[in-house]
Amino acid sequence: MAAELPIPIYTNLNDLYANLGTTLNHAERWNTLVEEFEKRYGRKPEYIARAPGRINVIGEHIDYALFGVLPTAVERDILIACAPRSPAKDKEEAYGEVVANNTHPKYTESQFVPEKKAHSSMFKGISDSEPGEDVVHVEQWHLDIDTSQLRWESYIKAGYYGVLNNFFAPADTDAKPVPMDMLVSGNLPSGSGLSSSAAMVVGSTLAFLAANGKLEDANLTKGRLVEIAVENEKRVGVNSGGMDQAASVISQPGSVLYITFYPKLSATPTSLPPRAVLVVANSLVVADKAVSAKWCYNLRVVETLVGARILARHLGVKLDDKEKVTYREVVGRLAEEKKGEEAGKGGGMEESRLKEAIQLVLNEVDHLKGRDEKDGEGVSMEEMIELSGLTADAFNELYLSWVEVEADNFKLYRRAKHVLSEALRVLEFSDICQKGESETVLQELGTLMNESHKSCNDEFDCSCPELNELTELARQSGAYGSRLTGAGWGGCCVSLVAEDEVESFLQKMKAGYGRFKDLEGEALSEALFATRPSSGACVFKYT
Ligand code: NG1
Ligand code: MG
Repeated sequence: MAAELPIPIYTNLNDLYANLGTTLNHAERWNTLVEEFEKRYGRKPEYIARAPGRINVIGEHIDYALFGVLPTAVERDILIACAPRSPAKDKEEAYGEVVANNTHPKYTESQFVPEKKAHSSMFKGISDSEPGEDVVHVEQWHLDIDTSQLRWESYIKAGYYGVLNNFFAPADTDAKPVPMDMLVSGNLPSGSGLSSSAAMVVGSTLAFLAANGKLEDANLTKGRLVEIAVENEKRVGVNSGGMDQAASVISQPGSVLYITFYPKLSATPTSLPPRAVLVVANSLVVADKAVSAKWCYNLRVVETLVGARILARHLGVKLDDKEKVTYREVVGRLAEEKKGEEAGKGGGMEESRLKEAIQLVLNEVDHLKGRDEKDGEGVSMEEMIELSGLTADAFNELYLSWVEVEADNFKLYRRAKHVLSEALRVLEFSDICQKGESETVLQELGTLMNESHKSCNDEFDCSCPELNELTELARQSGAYGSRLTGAGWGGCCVSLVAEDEVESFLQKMKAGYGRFKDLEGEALSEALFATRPSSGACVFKYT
């Protein structure tokens, strides 16, 4: 299983480059990074952590409903060079101190030190120091992360957070993180749907693990790293599913990854037809996640979770009042999916049964329209609470206390239509990939991508005029299919193009999209490029 493999650690750069599965010239960028590190810190780095960005070929906004998705790592990445600062002789208070720099001049230096803070645990108990207390105070590592604005070092801190709380028990006085210097270099456009954020968090998690000698930890599989990185990214304020981190960590050259999250994380490499090339085009509209999370991404997470509860009740699926049930779980329980069943391709259920089971739930989505809804316009907060069968307090605690959302209208019906139909399209897409290479196969895959984009636009409201224009231009320029990739509201689209058409496709795209007209050279190749499925994260260790 791809998720159970260890994180690759290289000590020979040529081996590393050969395994990246890319055609880009990585050597130059790695060398420059090492030189820059030496200039700034007066010594060589000891490790370089690499984490790539990803494109999602199909399966948008369904990872947090725990349905399978089909992303792959791209060739572009985040590199983090780092070296510990003489730990043994350092002053006590300097333990764990980090100096972080970025080769991009727009990102300024950041220094931070983690603190140990008391954390009140939820359950009733009696601690030694405070007999009779209702809560237990445990110590946790803490770092201030400002989630109100987009700051580059927040992602570095998020990675550190998880390493500290998973690998350094705060109560253990011997467990001391080393002070360290780091230098980050990235060639992924940020806010563009290529998951530069997940790449930063995965890279930072790996860099802190490496510098602290925790990489060889026997439990550190790729799957475990994904879990830690998903938790870490939540600290930046986005309640994402696990797709980006899984793609950044587990991807393999030459294939897209069929990733499922239920009943547990699993990743199966799936080959695209050999003639299929993926082309990324950036709309150059930047979606500012930190700002838009409240009224875009997190709101969609809430609408999707609440819809699942309401449909579960309607369908007579058992659930308790404290459970944030997902659509995938509702589908499974309705089909009486047996827990512990051998994990098949669809997670816990055989794929043909999974399709039928999803269709059963999809047939019932009209129920989410509520009393007053016309044309999918949504339900009010009051009506949503009533449909959920919970008291207002219980509802707020379960669905609104952990997330900041701003809305008074919730489009449960249209969100459900997107999520369930998109889950079916992913299964269909991966089935068609098994048929090998033919013109019909490429056309069928392209059609599914077009349908996915339409559903993102019409039902999930996560496209924007520029992405609609760009995907339409891509279809006219010879793509079999084109769709937004990643969260949307800006950022990139991905198009499926036949290998021998790529050159003419790129030219037509450049000429047809207003914002590309003045771009040349590196600026153009950052915004419009063909890419190959490539390797997931790794670490280089200087010996
Ligand atoms: P991007 O494009 O990285 O913002 C986000 C989520 C994914 C997934 C997609 C939509 C994060 C870190 N990632 O991706 O988990 O839900 O949107 O499919 O927020
Ligand atoms: Mg992101």
